[in-house]
Amino acid sequence: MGLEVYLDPCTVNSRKVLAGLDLLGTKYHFNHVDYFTGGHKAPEYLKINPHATVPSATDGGDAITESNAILMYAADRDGGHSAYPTDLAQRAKVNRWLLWEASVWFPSCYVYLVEYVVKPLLKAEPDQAVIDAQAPTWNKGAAILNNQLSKTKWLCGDQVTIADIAVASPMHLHDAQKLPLEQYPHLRRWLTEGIESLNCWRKTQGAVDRALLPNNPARQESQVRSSLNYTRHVEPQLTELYFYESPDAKGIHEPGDDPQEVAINNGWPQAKDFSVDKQGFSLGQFETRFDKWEDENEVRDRFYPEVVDFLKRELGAARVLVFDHTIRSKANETKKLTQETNTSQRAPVMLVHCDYTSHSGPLRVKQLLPDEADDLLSRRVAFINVWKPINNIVEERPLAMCDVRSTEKDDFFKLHLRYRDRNGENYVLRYSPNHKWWYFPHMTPQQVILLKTFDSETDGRARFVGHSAFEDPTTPPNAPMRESVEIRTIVFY
Ligand SMILES: N[C@@H](CCC(=O)N[C@@H](CS)C(=O)NCC(=O)O)C(=O)O
Repeated sequence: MGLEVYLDPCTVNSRKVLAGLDLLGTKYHFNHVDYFTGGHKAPEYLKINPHATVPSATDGGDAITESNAILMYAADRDGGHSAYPTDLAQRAKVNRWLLWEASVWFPSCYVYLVEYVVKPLLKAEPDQAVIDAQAPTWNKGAAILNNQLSKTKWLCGDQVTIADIAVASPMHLHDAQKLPLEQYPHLRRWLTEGIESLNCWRKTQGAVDRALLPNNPARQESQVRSSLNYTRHVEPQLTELYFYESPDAKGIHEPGDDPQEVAINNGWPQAKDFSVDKQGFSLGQFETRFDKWEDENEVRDRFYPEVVDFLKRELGAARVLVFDHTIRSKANETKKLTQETNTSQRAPVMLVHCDYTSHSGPLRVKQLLPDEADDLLSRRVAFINVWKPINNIVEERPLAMCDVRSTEKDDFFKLHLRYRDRNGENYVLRYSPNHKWWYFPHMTPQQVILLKTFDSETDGRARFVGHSAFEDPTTPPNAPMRESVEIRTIVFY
């Protein structure tokens, strides 16, 4: 039995648990309880938590229904973490802040959250009298925190603890909450320079901002402008890429030599309208418990079957073959393309391309399923890439897709891929001002993009979708690096 958490990532105490568990390195399974539609009051949820509050957690036994108790439990269960010290005096300090936060600080900060964030969201006016009545309590607490933080880096000393996460959480939208932090410089320094640069905090901020600050321009850009790497068509010279060191690579024409600034549209407002057959891509919901991304065999044995089931359901396919996957993160950026080991770990591809051509699609079917290929290719076959964030919300180098209906056949031309043991080919695209680009900012690991990279059907439906990772100009400077998995599949009808 593992830890199950039930929460809505945008609420104060839920976000506290997500950030705290991340700080502790605790693995858990996430269950979304939609706070805004009253999921926390639904009969099913009340069986877990009769208080009708989020968060709660279970680990085989009775539910733990207090956010701070969940963090204490997780720390003790896994043991020995400096974020919840076992030394009696240190632990007393942490416990003191945890209890104070739940009983005094959360209720006080919550008043500012309701008046200045929730009410405007519901098109209601903040009530100044309510704020004025709360101000003495809030200022008293802020002064105590400020005094402590004038003496120590974190609330309990030199080490960040779950007390820091707990006490910061009710202030998690401090600007929008209009908390008067300028009067408390040490508290402000701790929050904006300490807490807000913690990875566990940054990872969990996006969900809060999106749900509670929908009018924040940084979150609501209807489009961004960025440079995409197109390729010049330099016929009769071929365009080539070598994946091993070779003297033949001298003087070749490599792809990506034509960077062009384009508008990339936010696809969220019409996310349900996209389809792999029309635009060439679609957005779906795909939750998984799988988290062993670094282990190739585990990915193959345990995650591939989930992808097969998902695609059969989504696309009504008779059969799905998952044949390859790539884990992408910027951490692999320095890895040379010609490095021939561990090829399932790569940096995001900053090149407008499509993974198959009308020739390489059927050829790949023959290579992978030689005995059945003729029969399978007599019916419809499509290649679908399943692209999914892992670990974090995607805040940098998201994926952009070009609506197939804005492309012409001639925009695509071959990129010859040179491997030591074989040649392959895919398409790169030459620039056209007609191209219409889309992306889904801040995708979560529960979401997925399906990309059509080949379709044997030539009846006008989308066959090849151009796509590329790109630098999003709205990415915050310290955003966690993008981590995603891309699974290549063949779908048989
Ligand atoms: N002390 C509880 C408080 C939990 C709590 O109040 N959660 C809020 C969301 S932050 C909630 O679910 N409120 C119920 C409601 O608004 O109906 C904890 O720390 O878990």
